[in-house]
Amino acid sequence: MKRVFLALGSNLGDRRANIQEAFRRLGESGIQVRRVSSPYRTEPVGYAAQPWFVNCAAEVVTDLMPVQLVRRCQAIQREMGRRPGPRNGPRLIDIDILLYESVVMRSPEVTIPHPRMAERRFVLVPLAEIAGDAEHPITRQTVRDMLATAPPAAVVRLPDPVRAAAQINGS
Ligand code: PH2
Ligand code: MG
Repeated sequence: MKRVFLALGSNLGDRRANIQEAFRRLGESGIQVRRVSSPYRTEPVGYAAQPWFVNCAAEVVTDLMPVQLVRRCQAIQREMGRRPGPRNGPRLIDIDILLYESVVMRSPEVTIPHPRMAERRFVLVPLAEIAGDAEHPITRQTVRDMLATAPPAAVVRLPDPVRAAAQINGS
């Protein structure tokens, strides 16, 4: 099994429900979801005239190879109703591979690590919550290091009712 970190985002429709549904579908696809960050409300980056996003990060384990995994993520995006749109534009659901073990690869279908992760607070803040010590295999920076130098952008943690209930119950 390979350990992988994913970023999920949505800024159309019921954004949190879309992310929940994506986790459900990942779990049905041979991708075991091990840890999920809190959801965050995040300012759009790259294309400002669009709604704010909800973003999360997750640790998953899978036997899928990188290209198979990215195809499965894209299939889930399509099956949930995402249609092609402008680069960085509004999307119902986006599922990106951030880190895949310590793999470095560039292919027409997928680049790992995610080439823009070090500049994106909407990726790094959720990821730091679950994997602050994870290392970028090229720069050797940890997620915490990357976060310390990432350009400013608003990222606001949202209450997570499921987790809040789990903590109240002491589990
Ligand atoms: N995704 C993008 C472009 N801009 N901004 C935020 N806040 N969150 C995202 O997930 C996001 C974005 C391209 O995938
Ligand atoms: Mg993306």
